Amino acid sequence: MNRSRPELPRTIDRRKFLGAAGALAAGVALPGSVARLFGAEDRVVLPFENGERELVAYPQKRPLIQLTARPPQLETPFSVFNESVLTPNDAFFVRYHLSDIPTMIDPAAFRLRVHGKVATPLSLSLDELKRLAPPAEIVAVNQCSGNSRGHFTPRVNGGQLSHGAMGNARWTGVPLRAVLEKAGVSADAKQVSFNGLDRPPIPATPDYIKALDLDHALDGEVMLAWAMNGADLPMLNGYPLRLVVPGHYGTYWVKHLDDIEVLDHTFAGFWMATAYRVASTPAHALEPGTTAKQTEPICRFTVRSFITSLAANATVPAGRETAVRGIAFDGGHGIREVAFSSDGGRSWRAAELGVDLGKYSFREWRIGFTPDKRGAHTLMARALNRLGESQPLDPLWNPAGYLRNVVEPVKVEAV
Ligand SMILES: Nc1nc2c(c(=O)[nH]1)N[C@H]1C(S)=C(S)[C@@H](COP(=O)(O)O)O[C@H]1N2
Ligand SMILES: [Mo]
Repeated sequence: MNRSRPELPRTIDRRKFLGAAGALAAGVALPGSVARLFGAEDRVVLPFENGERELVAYPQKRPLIQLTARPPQLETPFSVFNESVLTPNDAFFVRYHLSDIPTMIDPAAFRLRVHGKVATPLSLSLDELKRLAPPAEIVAVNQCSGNSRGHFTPRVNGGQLSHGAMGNARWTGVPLRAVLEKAGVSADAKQVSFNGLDRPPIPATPDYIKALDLDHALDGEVMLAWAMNGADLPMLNGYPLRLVVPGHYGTYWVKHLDDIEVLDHTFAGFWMATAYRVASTPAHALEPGTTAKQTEPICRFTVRSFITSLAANATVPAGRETAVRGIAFDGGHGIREVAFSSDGGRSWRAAELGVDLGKYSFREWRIGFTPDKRGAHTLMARALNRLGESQPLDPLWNPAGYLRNVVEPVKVEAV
């Protein structure tokens, strides 16, 4: 990657760039952030067809892989996952659906409404929310359902992402249960819906609203978070408040959350009833080219693992040990083991697991690898969770490009 920093963006439309990113900067009002807009411009090529992307620095963010500008959709460069087990806030990916996103939020005027099937509707300021219960903390991965979608064969529609639509953070907030208990949930309540401050550009576009079953909403782990990694949420990650749904795909992690409604029925909005659904088949997989007869809302993460310390085509010394590192995670049962292969999957050895930050976190792993001869070696990692679930060696397919968790080989060259 070329890290030179030209004065002005070279290859993107400067007016468009400043229109989108510049307007955001005005709202976030971060000293220094605007200057960074002029310094960062670069390109990366993701490892699939039409994988060329711009690296663009938005307010509060370092240069990230831009998938779309309106709304901003930013992917984390994969090398970031080798920096630390917690993904830095300025490198955390960004996903939006609606182009009318908030760019200026006054924390003093912000209110969270809780209404619907409750005894006492609430309108809480941020200070009231922070005083409502002792702060809770959880380390949890947020991953987009479509993370790695660009690697599907046959190709599928949707944002062509590589593996950077995920991140791991320490979230601070208040359990959703505490808020719902304060409001007093009615006996006939069935689901809870969540809406944020972003709006559809035209009335025909459905507002981004998600829902959880009541028992999930009351599990004590689902959280209303105002901080990640010890700092306020970045604007693009949902300032001032977002839902954190540990172990579950990012689609449920509603950003800029200001409206919670308790319902006596199953929420039927577009983003639950039509979008973000998976086939009710084993592993939610389908034969390429077919569609599902029956579907259900997407749910927990599949088991995944990645080699982070070596990129494709890296060179390693033959006959000498190279320390290989990576990460693994699952939908919240916890990683039991990571197996490593340096011969394309013929033989496997157990890697050493790193510090345990909880069952929803990335789990680091490491192992030594000594190539016995010069030439190409295919490295693989394969995780097993505490339920005994693992990763397939051959990819599964579904038409939305969700849930990818095939073992991802990394070819390196011993010299
Ligand atoms: N308000 C709002 N919240 C949202 C979305 C959105 O479009 N609007 N997208 C969701 C999806 S699909 C994902 S993957 C996560 C991404 O979180 P991030 O942008 O903080 O990385 O946000 C979720 N929350
Ligand atoms: Mo997503």
